[in-house]
Amino acid sequence: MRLRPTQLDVTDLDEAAAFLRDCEEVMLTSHVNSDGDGIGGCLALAGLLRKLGKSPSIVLQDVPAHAYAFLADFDDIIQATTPAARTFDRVIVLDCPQIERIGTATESVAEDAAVLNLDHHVDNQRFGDVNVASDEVCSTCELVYHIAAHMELEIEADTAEQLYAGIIFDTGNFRYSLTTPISMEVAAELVRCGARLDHIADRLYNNSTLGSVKLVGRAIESLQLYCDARFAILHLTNQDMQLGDPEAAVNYGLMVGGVEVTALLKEEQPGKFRISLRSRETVDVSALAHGFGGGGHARAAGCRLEGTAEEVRHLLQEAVGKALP
Ligand SMILES: [Mn+2]
Repeated sequence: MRLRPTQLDVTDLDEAAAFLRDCEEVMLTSHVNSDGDGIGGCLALAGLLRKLGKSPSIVLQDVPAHAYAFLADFDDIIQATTPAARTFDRVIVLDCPQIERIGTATESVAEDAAVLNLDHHVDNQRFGDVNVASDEVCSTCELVYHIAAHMELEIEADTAEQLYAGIIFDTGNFRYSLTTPISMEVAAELVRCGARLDHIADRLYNNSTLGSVKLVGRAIESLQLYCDARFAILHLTNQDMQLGDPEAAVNYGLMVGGVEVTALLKEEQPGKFRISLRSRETVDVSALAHGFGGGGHARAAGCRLEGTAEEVRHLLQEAVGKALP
């Protein structure tokens, strides 16, 4: 079965295919603190390019999380150096609304480089020479699948697992509203291509440290409700953060009936908070995060804030209060 990417512009897909066929030595990159979608997408596209006889290099600002080390070719990922070891005149940017989001990997991009922009953020700035940017796909990994299908490339098991990992990461296991019937059909096709769905879910979700698992308990203990019990805040202090980094803890706020928005405050350094935001149906948390210099998607976003815990809580409470219907 070949799924047709009916929701994507065919001219864009043709241009992306031409870019991939024309390049030789090409750099692939994604946003700082790359997530499952960016890492899976880079690994999968690099594998597809190698089969086309190309020489792809994945260059990321940050060392990717060890949780993704089970994906094939993970060890090929290069951490960007300052100054750059070399520059590339062909660059593919995955999962970034703005090119600035690649951080120090920018230094590896030659000044006159041709850029292919593959993304699904609603606010993508179409910064590439070729752009396939659509928020109709659930993830950049789904987009890479559609490009591969458009080019009639064979998807082998390793590639299928890399793409599947990105899709379940970005859709929260097909639960978030950006999941479409086509996303699910793509995922089904990837399983047919050899993606072991149980193995991937196990590696992604049952792979925390003891400290991080225990911290989920501490985050739940900290849960407080605001805005007439429609906004939940979980808070991990700087001392807590020495034990681990339980990203998934944010979701527990939404388990309380009636809560529309939840925020996890992680005090990474004293007075410096990394905020994860999730919402149920009514509030666009990406707009909220933008207001604080962050970004993301309508139902999952993030930003950074500085101040005392009380100040940060107050800022968020005020913004969420205004955003609630
Ligand atoms: Mn993504």
